[in-house]
Amino acid sequence: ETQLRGMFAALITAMKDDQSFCAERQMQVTKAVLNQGLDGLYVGGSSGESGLLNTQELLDQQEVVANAAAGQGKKLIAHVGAPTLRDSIALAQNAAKLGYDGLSALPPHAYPFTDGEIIAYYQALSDATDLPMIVYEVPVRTNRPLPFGVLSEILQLQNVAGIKFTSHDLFKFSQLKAAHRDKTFYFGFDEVYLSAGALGADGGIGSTYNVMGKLYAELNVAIRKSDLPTAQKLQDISQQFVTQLLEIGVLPGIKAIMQARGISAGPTRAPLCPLSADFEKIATRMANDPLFS
Ligand code: NAY
Repeated sequence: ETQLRGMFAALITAMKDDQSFCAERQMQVTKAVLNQGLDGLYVGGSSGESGLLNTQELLDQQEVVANAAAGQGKKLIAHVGAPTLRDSIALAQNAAKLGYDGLSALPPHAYPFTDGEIIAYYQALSDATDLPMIVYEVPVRTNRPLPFGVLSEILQLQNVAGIKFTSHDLFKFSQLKAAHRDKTFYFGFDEVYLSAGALGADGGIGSTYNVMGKLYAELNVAIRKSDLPTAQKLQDISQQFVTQLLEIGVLPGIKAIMQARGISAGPTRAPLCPLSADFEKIATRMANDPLFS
């Protein structure tokens, strides 16, 4: 399953000034993000504040993004993880109808589910459409790394095509890759993408790709060409960017940087907090820093 490889922005969600979903701004944001030369978009994930959106908003967003991306040869992966299997299936079926290329889902984590419940969730969800499913390992979100055996079992389910691995446990990444050579492996920590690339990652999915997409596209090319000096130089710039971004807050920071570059993504939704005036200044400086252009 190699058709979905490459670099995908974990698309941010555009809001009106009152924090409601804004279809018009989402159109502009989507086009701007795609203009940077990435392979596609990961829609409705953590970076898209999906944990703070209701199902109807996520369904609407899938449609807006599909329209904004139409005819550009880009791949679209819909993140359809929701607190309930019912809503996840509704999102998955809507994405299939809209022509999305793949699905992905956080493991259910609203309760301390058993491993069996998590596996059954992925089974039912990946059976609900014919689209390839990308499992999501992200202990910083779920507070629970899934054991190798559980991830292995999920990777063998019908329609499960790969994994988005967002953990610093690169030994586990390699062991999974060795055990599932036909699957697609994405890596989800932008600031150390090179390390996973060196171990054979097929692509990356990240939040900072929204505003640094050109850099990550180039980083992936350098890795494919085994051009280590270029890859190290680009990863170093990405690390300088992420260091500053973590200081001001990833999602509010990305939105403020976009705003400073003339693209209105609006505010983040509460309980995420808006940036202080001091942090706004840092975001503006980052937006205009030639190193990060
Ligand atoms: C998603 O689900 O939207 C993502 O792909 C998130 C990817 C991000 N990981 C997390 C845990 O937020 O881009 C990364 C991350 O923001 C970046 O590496 C900075 O640490």
